[in-house]
Amino acid sequence: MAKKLRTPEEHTTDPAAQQMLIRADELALGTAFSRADKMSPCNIGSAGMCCKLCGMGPCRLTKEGDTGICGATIDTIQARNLIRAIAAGAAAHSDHGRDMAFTLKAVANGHTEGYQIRDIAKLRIVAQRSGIEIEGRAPEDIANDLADLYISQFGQQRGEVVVIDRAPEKRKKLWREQGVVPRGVDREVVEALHRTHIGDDQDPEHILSHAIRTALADGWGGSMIATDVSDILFGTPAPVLGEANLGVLKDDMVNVIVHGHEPTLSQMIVAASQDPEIIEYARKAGAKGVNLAGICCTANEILMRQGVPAAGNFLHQELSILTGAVEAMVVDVQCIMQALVGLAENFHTKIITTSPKVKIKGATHIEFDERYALSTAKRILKTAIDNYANRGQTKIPQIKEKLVPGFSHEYINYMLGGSYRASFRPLNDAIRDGRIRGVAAIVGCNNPRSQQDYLHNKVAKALLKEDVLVVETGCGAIAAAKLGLLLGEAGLEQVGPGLREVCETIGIPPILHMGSCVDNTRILTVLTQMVEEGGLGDDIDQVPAVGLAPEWMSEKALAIGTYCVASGAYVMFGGASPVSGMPDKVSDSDAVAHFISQGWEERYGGKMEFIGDPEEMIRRTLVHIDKKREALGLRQYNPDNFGDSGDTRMMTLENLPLAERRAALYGVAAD
Ligand code: NFS
Repeated sequence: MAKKLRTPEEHTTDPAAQQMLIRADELALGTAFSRADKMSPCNIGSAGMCCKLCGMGPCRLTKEGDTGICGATIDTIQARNLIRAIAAGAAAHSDHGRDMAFTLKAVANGHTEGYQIRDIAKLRIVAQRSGIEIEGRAPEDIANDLADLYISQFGQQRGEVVVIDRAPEKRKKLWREQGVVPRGVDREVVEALHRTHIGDDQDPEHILSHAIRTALADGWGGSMIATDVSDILFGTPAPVLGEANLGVLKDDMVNVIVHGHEPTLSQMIVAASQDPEIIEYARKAGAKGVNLAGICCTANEILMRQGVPAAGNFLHQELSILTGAVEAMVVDVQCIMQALVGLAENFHTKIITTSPKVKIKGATHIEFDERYALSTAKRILKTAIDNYANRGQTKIPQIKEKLVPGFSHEYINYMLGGSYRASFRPLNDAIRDGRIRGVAAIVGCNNPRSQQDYLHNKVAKALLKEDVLVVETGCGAIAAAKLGLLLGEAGLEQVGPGLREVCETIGIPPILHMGSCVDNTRILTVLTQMVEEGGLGDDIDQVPAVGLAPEWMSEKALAIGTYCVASGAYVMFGGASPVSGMPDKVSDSDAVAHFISQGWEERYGGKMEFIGDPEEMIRRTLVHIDKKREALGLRQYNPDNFGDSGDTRMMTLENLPLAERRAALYGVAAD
């Protein structure tokens, strides 16, 4: 039977993406969307029932009682597959953190071109917290010591990684009791690989306990280091106006897309694009200048700090090339599709790889070296400008939305209380009163197996209506941005009455964009600070909060989910489960799924589940939030208690005569 191919409307909810998919069809070009239609996922592998760890297999376990040739059971195989994915995700994030730490070291010692320490206050706070002397010392000296300390965390063999110290006291005690505090970032990743080699760890619960340790080495290790250093070098984000979607590309400018993850290169390209020499070079080529736009987490890094527009999320990488208007796509690491090179051959677009770790056959490689960062960035931009003359017919969808990203935890703290009273008290109080029912973090990727952005936005919109404050990162945040939910008061009519009052009073969007995927550590920090503020229990697992990755696809997402569970959060993934096991569940083939849910909840207060149905995801989120509210003895959530203050009230009062308005506002009798 011929496979059913989905229509552009079935592939994506984004109208700009639909236009590009129609263009792909007209040009007979494939994309991840069409390839996903043609390639059915292997139902043995996708359920975690295939073991290919040694040369005796691959072994496929399809029936009750099947084992691999070595005797491995399905739960051992599933646990091994899961920890390997978590280790790969933790390695990717943490290697990014390592490179950031090396850049900090090089900047501190004057070995780079074009970088400087932008957030000296954060440098001092973070260094002091890590036991580094700061009084009377130059920022470069402090940065040098902090870089050394951070670099040492990756290869540390014994003890505890230093950033663990920031977790709530009770949580640290629990991790120590469970023996899961990471000793060193690399050590836990290596041990995960060792334990899963043929003939090693074969107790699924024991394997998964190390999965927790490995993921903690990411969230409370490598990723947290990445966020710290990015803020120190490039500035801690604060709200800024930006734009998102393919309509940010410009017909009369040289369009350069930066795609990938590390801000080191993209920040320098932003700087170079504003250099008079480059602007003049572009003008000579007949363009008005260079127009930069981001894809994936690189987009989030430069959007949060400089307001550089985001061309889109993960599934927009091919679609941006289909506009025919991109002179160069500059990539570094992670989430870069190999298909870009073949697709770009149909246009004039140059794919430029820059990382010593990532080359793609057929792409142009201009290796990035921080010692010559600005010169390399200029060279890359000149290559793009030279390519402008080769541009053919273009079709840029005239669709984009404005947004206000930049909600670092430092800014959230500040916005709630101002410079003198910066505090999480107002947020905690709003949750205690029931104005805010709870908090949901919606994060993670796009996945062409589901309709692009649909699950992200369906879940987000439903939770906002229920007065759940939503924070987002990664490609999920860009999905919300494209829908216009990240702009000031826009979209507030879709928000529950209590949450709306809070948004209006503080002047924030109903969804807070907190950054890239490594910046999920900002969410850990916010949760910790909420706990430390008091009134919401004494550990993260007591906060009425849930983590959701409705369209996940990458191993990094699994690492993030696991460190959030270890930190006490209920985490739900959408789409298929990598540990679903036998379809009829006749045996204990769902033992692993059961263990990462109930088993982890008993140990850590957080649990991980894979829920295909978004309605069920929403229902479970609300049940969990209400359960946590009840356990804290908080007032029962009731939306009818709110909605009569803030802007809504002011607008109602506006039309009343002055005396009546005064009476309503101040209780002064109308005369
Ligand atoms: Ni996250 Fe960033 Fe997007 Fe998924 Fe990829 S960009 S690190 S992995 S696809 S959210």
